[in-house]
Amino acid sequence: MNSARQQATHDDGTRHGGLAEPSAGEQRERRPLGGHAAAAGVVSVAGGVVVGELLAGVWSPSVSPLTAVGGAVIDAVPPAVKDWAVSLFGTADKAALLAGMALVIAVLAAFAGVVERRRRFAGLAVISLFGLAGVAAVAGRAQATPVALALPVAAAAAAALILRLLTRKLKAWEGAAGSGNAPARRTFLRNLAAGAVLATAGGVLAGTWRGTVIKINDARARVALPRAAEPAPAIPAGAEAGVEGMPPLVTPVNDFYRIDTALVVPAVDPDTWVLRVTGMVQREVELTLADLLAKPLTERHITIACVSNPVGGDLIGNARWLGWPVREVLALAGPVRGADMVLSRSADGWTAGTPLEVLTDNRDAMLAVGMNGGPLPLEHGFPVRLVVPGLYGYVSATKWVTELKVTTYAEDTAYWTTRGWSDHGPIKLSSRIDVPRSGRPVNAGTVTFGGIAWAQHTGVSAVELRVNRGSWQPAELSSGISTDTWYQWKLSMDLTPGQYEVQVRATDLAGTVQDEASRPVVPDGATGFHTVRVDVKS
Ligand SMILES: Nc1nc2c(c(=O)[nH]1)N[C@H]1C(S)=C(S)[C@@H](COP(=O)(O)O)O[C@H]1N2
Ligand SMILES: [Mo]
Repeated sequence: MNSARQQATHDDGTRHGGLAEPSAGEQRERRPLGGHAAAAGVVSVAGGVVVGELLAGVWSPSVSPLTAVGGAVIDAVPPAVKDWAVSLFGTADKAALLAGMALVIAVLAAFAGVVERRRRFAGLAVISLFGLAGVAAVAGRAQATPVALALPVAAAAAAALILRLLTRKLKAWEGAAGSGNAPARRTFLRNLAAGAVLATAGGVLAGTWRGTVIKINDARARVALPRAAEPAPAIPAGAEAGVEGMPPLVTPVNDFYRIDTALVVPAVDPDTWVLRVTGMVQREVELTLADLLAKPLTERHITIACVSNPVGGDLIGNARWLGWPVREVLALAGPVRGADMVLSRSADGWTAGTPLEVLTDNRDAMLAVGMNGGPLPLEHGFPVRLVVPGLYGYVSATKWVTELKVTTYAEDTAYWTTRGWSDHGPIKLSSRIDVPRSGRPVNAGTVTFGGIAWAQHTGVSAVELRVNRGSWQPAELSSGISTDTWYQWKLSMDLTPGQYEVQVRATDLAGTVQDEASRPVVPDGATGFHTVRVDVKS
């Protein structure tokens, strides 16, 4: 205790317990300099950049703000300058670009620190410009998702916060009078140092992760998908309802909903990936990606959906998937009698339990390697995932899949089925109104409603709308791509000014009418009619 106290006194630096006279340097009043403010700016912006990169590692491995800005800079540089840079730096041109960027950012960051000290918010304005530049750079990338666009904003917010804090400490030091200002000075320096250490540690972490992602992305770019032995049937001419403002019939990869428990997207090396078929089988099977790509592959449009999708929600998407039928790989292994479930396992340990029957019947359940013509995005399960028509994702759509264990429901439980969700999850017949958006005013006269309906693997036979709980009116139903996809529909009605409540319901090809009872998503999917309120203006 005593020695600790003494230690503290020494660290304090103002008294030396009578061991020596205070040195002149410690006694003299020391004022903050421009360099201190500049350092605060650099540490703040470095902290912000690191926060952005760490968040990118978690949510958006395909586009980090820093990579996006680097890419934008490369795109903006005139070819002559590029040639000059390559001739000057050779293969180190990328490193030179990064060093150059770091220098420019550091100078602007120092400037932000200096002006923030002079005038509150001036430095924050400079940081906002960083944020805007980041958003612009990300927006220009092909993989720009809403999350990716939010990252530079989060990075700028973090930088602004750190700069505010450091500038406050700097001001406190500035305001403290005489030689008594030493504690305030130390507080500032300590905060500055802590910020620098954290930013460095975070930077090393983000950099290591980024390196892994770059390696996997490079490997992904080298994956050559074969042509499908069984190509996807052409999309029927009448599949698009042609209503403006509807989501596209085939969901672009960047707009596809993403649901998983992975805090950081698993980085699975396609060169070492293997799928093992284990459990109640006659022979265990191992399959590499090369093995899989050598098989006769099937391509199909399939609409997958999440059990957590609320009525009217958007956790549903339709893509063109390329893969090998799961029944083929199961046939290689030979399930033994008594098995009734396949427990699929992901590289990160997540599991789903799928009825063996569904994976061996004639539906297009597949080990998918391709999505809309390219290899799977990292976020959607690269290199291989399961896609099963007719079942919610939590019991079927295992991403980054590495094992299929043939087993029984009595023996095994999957990730969500041990957490209150049903062990079986067939997708429920459902429908949605996309246009007009609820609460959005429309003009009186002819109002066109448009939306989707789905009953995967059964198909939709009719969609109807009703206004203010009146009688049901049949909508014009487009042809589905197949019964495994959603169907678009539309209906035009004449509406006079006023408030309307409009509801939709679907009927499937087996004759079942959509369930009106409102049920929550737990334990096996929501039911009820999607209802929108339409405000018709004169
Ligand atoms: N490895 C893994 N796979 C997973 C999940 C998960 O958490 N981990 N979530 C599932 C759920 S609940 C859904 S709805 C689908 C979503 O697939 P998507 O993100 O490609 O749209 O993935 C399924 N596959
Ligand atoms: Mo899900």
